[in-house]
Amino acid sequence: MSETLRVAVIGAGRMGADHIQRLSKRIHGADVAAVVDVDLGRAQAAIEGVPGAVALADAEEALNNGDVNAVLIATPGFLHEDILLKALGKDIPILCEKPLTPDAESAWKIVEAEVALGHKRIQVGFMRRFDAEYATLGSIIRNQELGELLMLHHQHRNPGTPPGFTNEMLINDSVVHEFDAIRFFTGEEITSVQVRLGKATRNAPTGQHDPQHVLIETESGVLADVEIYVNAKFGYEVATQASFEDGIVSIGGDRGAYIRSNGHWGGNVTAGFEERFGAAYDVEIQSWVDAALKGEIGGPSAWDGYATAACCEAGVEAQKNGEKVAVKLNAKPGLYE
Ligand code: ISE
Repeated sequence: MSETLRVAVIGAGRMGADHIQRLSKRIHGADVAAVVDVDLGRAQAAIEGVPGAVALADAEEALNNGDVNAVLIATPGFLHEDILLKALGKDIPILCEKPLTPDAESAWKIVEAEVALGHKRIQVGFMRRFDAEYATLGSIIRNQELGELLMLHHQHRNPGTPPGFTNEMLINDSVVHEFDAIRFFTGEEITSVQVRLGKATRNAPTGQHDPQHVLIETESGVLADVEIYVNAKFGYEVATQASFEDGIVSIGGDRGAYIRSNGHWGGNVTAGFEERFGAAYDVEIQSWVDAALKGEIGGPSAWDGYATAACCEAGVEAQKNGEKVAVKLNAKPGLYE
């Protein structure tokens, strides 16, 4: 591998544009070589101030460009499968934003293609694993500093949703992060998912039932619950409280200065995921680049993408029937042990 990753960023929307800035300004060992978007104007706007990058409208053209030796996929999830298979065919490092693909069957196809390749090329963009507080809670759990972990309580609140955000996306696009976080914290697979729909806000667009209460169980019986509330208006919040045999740990929520001025006290509510997880994204992408330059991956794998897709599938079924739905997983290939 060369000394530098020459990355094609596929998708110049909110996340893609954020990654382009990150790669060109803060990440060492990588440059943006190409930006692809079906809206060529958006790709052109995204490469402004990014020297050496070309704007294209077709992902395959970028993958065939001799100047490209890595790919970052930031298109909507339903477009991932095709690009992933083509990029695996090129045997180049891949950072794929979550979800790996929107359902377990297509995610399994990706796992099979990577297993056939014989080595790991795909890192999935579950950035929370790189958040400093997530890392602290993870190490308290692994080192059993407070005895056994018994329960996890998650709050996941967004100020609002973009157009086209469906009821299923509360699970597939939002709770997918908690599925990964719970697997990361416990080191276990998730065995079942249940969704309860209670009183709903009048602020949700038609078709969305918001908020929802998601109940999750892991292999050893750790119980986790998620309040997913995507039209919470007040701002952005991702927080977790963990109950142990010998203590309670809380992470997340707002941070920053506590200010008293002009008859008011307090601080600022976090606006969105870019603010909440900006530092985690930087660490995540640097970890991907450093590992990719050694021919490795530096974070969650295609198996993690597949396992969370299986959880999402159970979650969407549970949204519809209100039952506790078992998560079905194929046997884990040796590549991911
Ligand atoms: C969005 O796609 C994200 O990944 C955010 O982290 C999450 O909070 C939000 O719910 C998703 O829609």
